[in-house]
Amino acid sequence: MIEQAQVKRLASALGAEIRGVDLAAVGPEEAEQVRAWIRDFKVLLFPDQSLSAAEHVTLGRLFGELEGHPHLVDSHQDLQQILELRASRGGVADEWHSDLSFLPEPAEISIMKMVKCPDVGGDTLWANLALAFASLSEPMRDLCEGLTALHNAEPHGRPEVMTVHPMVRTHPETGEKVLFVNEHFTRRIVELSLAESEMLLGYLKTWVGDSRFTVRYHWTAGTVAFWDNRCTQHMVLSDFEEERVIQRVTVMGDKPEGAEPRWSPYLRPGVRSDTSRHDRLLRKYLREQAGEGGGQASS
Ligand SMILES: O=C(O)CCC(=O)C(=O)O
Ligand SMILES: [Fe+2]
Repeated sequence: MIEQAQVKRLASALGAEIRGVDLAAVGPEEAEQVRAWIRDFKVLLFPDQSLSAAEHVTLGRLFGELEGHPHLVDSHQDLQQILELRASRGGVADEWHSDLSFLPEPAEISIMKMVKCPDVGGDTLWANLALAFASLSEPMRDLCEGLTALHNAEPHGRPEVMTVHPMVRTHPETGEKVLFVNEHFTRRIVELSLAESEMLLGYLKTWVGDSRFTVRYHWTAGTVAFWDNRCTQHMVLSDFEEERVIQRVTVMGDKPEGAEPRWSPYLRPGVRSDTSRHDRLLRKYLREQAGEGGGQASS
């Protein structure tokens, strides 16, 4: 089956469209080939599939442990591992993100089926975060490698669900260094003041979306996408008015590995003042880490 596959690259940054493979018939051996394509292209699109919900879950399990979604409750009625997102006027996933980056062990691979899509609009964009990192200047790469960032699930109404990751992670399979901050879930660079963090995060969030790091895909119903959340971000364009329905299974991953932070967390020194509010979220996170009532963040 895999021998008949036709692989067509979609952009120089990332992405390939693959025809001639029936995903419903993929077993462990073919899954290894799919993994190799994911390493090469980061995002794969398989048009004209007819994958049932049960086959979708079976396919996902070949790649690892699955998670539906920790907060969004509109999972597919029968299969808890399937997250379903419906929209008719844009507004879903329309900010750059890596899936579930607010978890200590975020998503590894997302496998998404386009169930219903508009004729025009609703394209998805992905960005290559290894290329985005490699294209920064050396001093900027050096600075980012010494920093960590706080991510939380505020977009899902759960700001208290938070974690800290290195800003630059090393991809466990390819060894590539990857810029791991995103518009949707990253709140604050831990070692910088809030104002400095907003300046740098603001810059980097725009940077990753630079067209030369991206691919844009126009959907047809039945297409199945695989993407590696460890080295890509994605967003949906909110420019459609017809119904758009996707179903996703999510293969869970490892704790992101990167360099140790070179500086301590930034918390305003001295007595509490009005300006202390800028550090409230970070203080809360550090206090939780240190254990209630003690440790570095108790002031
Ligand atoms: O609908 C899409 O194209 C992507 C939605 C999304 O962000 C996701 O399923 O992770
Ligand atoms: Fe997503």
